[in-house]
Amino acid sequence: MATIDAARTVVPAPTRITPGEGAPFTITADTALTATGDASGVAELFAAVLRPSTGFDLHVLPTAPGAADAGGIQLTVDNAAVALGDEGYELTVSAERVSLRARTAAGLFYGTQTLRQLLPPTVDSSLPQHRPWQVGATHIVDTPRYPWRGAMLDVARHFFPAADVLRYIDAIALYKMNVLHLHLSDDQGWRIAIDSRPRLTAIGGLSAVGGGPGGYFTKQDYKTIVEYAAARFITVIPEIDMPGHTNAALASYADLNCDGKAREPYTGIAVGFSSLCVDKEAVYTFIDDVFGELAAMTPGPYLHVGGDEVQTLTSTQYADFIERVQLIVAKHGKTLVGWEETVKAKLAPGSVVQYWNTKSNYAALLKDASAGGVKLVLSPADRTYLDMKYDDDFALGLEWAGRVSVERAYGWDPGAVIPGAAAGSVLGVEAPLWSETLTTIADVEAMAFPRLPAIAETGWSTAGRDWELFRARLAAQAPRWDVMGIAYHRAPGVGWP
Ligand code: IFG
Repeated sequence: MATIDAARTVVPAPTRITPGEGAPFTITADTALTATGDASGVAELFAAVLRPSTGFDLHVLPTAPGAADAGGIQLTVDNAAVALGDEGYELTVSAERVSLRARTAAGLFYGTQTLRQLLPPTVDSSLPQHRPWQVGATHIVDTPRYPWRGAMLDVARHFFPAADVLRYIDAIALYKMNVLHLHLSDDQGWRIAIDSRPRLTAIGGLSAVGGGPGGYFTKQDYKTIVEYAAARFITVIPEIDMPGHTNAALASYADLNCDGKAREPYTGIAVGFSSLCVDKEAVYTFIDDVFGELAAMTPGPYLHVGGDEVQTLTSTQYADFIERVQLIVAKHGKTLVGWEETVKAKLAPGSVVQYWNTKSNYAALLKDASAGGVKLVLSPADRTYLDMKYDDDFALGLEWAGRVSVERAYGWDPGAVIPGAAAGSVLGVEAPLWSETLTTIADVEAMAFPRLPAIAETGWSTAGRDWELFRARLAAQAPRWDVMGIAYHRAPGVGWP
């Protein structure tokens, strides 16, 4: 029985693979899965993948002292493994044992994602498969290039319930992504309950693009999402877009409008027409209320303030607004993230600016800001906007940034996007998925797969993109998506099995 060749399968590409000579490791009903301390949670998640498909009653056992030369699958968090950094791992597979080591639980989790890809794709099935479960002998040492490897989901244009978001978390975790940016508010909808501002969901939550019913996350929904993500080492970053993209809030509270009149709900897809009334103190009280409650339920260090596509303010009004919002974010103990336009304000070092509009010319401004300590996350729309059509024939999606084929999503180097950016200023990459034209999780998956794994590789793997090798590894992922029921698009040019 041939085993899987890591070099021709694993996405993202690991840093170093040394094929082993010996016989493969075989998982049987008697295989011991051992882990202790921080490793136990990761081992449980891995066992939860193996139990349904293997039918083995695998349970996590504590690592016995001196067990290193015992058999079985051993997961170890070893604080002395400093060379593996915050998210790296070392995987050694022989006939006797599978040994997975990392300095952190996150690194161990990423190692189990690789181990999963070295098992037959049906290991991800929820139905028992009666077959041998072998992993070829190998030695892999793997560390990520960037610490920020994100996906953004727009739940404002169309609402996606918590169950859909958990499913998306499962999908992005497969490819070692560690940030989920939730775009929670926009002109067409407000999607997170704020106790002190009930009309935001009572009114703002009930609209959507095309006039659908909308919807919103209760605080319990949000807690469920944040905890599910954290267990998979994914940080949730909530975005409340402002001062623009705010019609849903402007329809919910009249005093946020300069004329004191509440706006009508908006169900179209134009952008740039709305703005909070930046001259009114009531607006900053509102922002303080919203960010206070959002920060309290967000364990991650970031709040995303949006800041994109404002067409109704002067540059001075806009910069003054962002600088005041920055103070509110800091007051609630969080660090500001904003779209590229926020770089026009004076941002504190450590703030994060997200590059996106490949039709604008912010690259030079971002370069300058990076010299002052501002950090960069790269979402070049013509590479990472998963809401762009794959090609002319593809029904879903928009096209303002051009067509984004799988090859375009793959063939770029984040290190070359902002020429002259300060060393260490690029935190990583993020793949936004805007939902103007998407209404179901199947639509979301068709846009995200297979392009999201390509972007995950640009964030995890070292530079150097070989499309021919990648497309073969990407095609090898498809059987896995089939058993997981991920509604991927069999995009041309990949060579699907
Ligand atoms: N730009 C807008 C989004 C969305 C997008 C669709 C940003 C930061 C176009 N802002 O991207 O709200 O409409 O591709």
